[in-house]
Amino acid sequence: MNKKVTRRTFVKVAGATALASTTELPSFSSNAVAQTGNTGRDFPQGFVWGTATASYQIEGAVKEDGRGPSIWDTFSHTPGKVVNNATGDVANNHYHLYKSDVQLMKALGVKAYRFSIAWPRVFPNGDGPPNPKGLDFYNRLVDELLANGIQPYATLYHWDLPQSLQDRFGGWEGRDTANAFADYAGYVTARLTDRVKHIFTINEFGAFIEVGYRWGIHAPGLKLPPSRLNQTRHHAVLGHGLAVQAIRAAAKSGTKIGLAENITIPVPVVETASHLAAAERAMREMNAQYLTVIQEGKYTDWYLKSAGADAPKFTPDELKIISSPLDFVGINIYTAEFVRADESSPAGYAHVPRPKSFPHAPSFWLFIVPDALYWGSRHVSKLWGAKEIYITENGCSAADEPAQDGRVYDTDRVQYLRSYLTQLRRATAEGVPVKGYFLWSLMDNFEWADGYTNRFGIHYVDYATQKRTPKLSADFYREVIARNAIV
Ligand code: PNW
Repeated sequence: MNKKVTRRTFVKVAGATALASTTELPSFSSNAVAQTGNTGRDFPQGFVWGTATASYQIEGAVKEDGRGPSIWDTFSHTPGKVVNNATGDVANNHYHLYKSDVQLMKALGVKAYRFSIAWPRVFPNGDGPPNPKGLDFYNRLVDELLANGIQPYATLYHWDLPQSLQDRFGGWEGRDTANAFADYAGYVTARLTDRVKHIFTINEFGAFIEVGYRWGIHAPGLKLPPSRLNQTRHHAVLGHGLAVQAIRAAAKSGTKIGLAENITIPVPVVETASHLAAAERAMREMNAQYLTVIQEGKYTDWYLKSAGADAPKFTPDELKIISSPLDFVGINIYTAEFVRADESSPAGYAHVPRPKSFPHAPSFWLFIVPDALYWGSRHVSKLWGAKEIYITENGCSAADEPAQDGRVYDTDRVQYLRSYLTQLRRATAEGVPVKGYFLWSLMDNFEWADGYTNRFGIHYVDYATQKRTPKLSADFYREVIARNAIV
């Protein structure tokens, strides 16, 4: 599938296709373009501007009020796993500073905040007796947000799996973890959805499984062989589906359910009809184990065929559970891949290799592709008919350093955000139903295996004093929100 292309054959192929393609490329909905124009800066009325964080990355207080250990406590305390052996023991001390952190959001003018709930605070062992003091923290946080006019959007799983589930069931490798997740999801839903109207099941299958169970770079630090890896992927999407059902059963009316997936996004290398068709085929295949099976209720033929004897074991009933209907689709978008038409490949597309000079942020994987926001949301809407889409994360790392005056002039981040938002604006102008955008992140935080070295925040955090300082990007975002437009 990954056929090697030399620069010369590529140029030839791309050029030939471009010349041959006399069909005009259809925009997502040409009608909408005609009505709204595509050059403006405004976002649709009521667009939800927000920021996002995750529990282990900011909370600290890992031993307080009965919280059990998570796989990230274990992993970060294993020497050599995280840059500078950093841990989330204290992180941003948000567990104690949440009130002032809500004030940071208020000053930005955000309408919504996406945070995650630490499963081991609520169920210290993952299952068994709950710890009411754990959930109390989120009750306090939610009340504080609402009192300040900010809508809470809660993620149930952002990677801090209770260690006990890892020890007893092999984490997501075991089906029992999927069942425990559903029970936890129902428990939280019953207690929060009087106030929390948007619930996300799982954050980024495509990251925590691949990085944690395949490459061993994130917790639990495993390098599973293909058959076990595929079964782990299957149990994770199954856990999502079981949780959707449990949430549906326990939720107060008006609750909307979705997920937050970092889809792999194929961008057509040149905007011609044939490359676009290739990109749409690629979208289904590149996300076959996660969002595709969740949306379509089946694994693609190509995935099952390529996996062969290593394919996951599953039942028709499980596929039904996995594809339980969602109210919205959340997508985390940072980067993208380029694909081209390739009739000689059975998959009907080919990857375009990335040149060594392709620009990226300090995070090695964060190649800068603003079009990702356009193509990512357009593919999700076009292929699966999603009626409500949220960009649940977008942002970048930067080498932020306070200047002499104490301020952080992160012009690179501002440039990143402006160019990405311009592509998001293109999507909304063409009628792609993107309802909101959550900037990652409200503030610098524990960036997993990179520890505190890669900063993603629009507030600078001095970890010695826990002082938060708005960066230039915070000023930029405040303006965007105030005008509901790109500035
Ligand atoms: C996301 N990739 O992780 C996570 O949801 C956040 O917790 C994290 O802090 C943020 O993005 C920045 O890294 C990703 O390799 C990790 O493409 C890796 C990738 C994408 C997202």
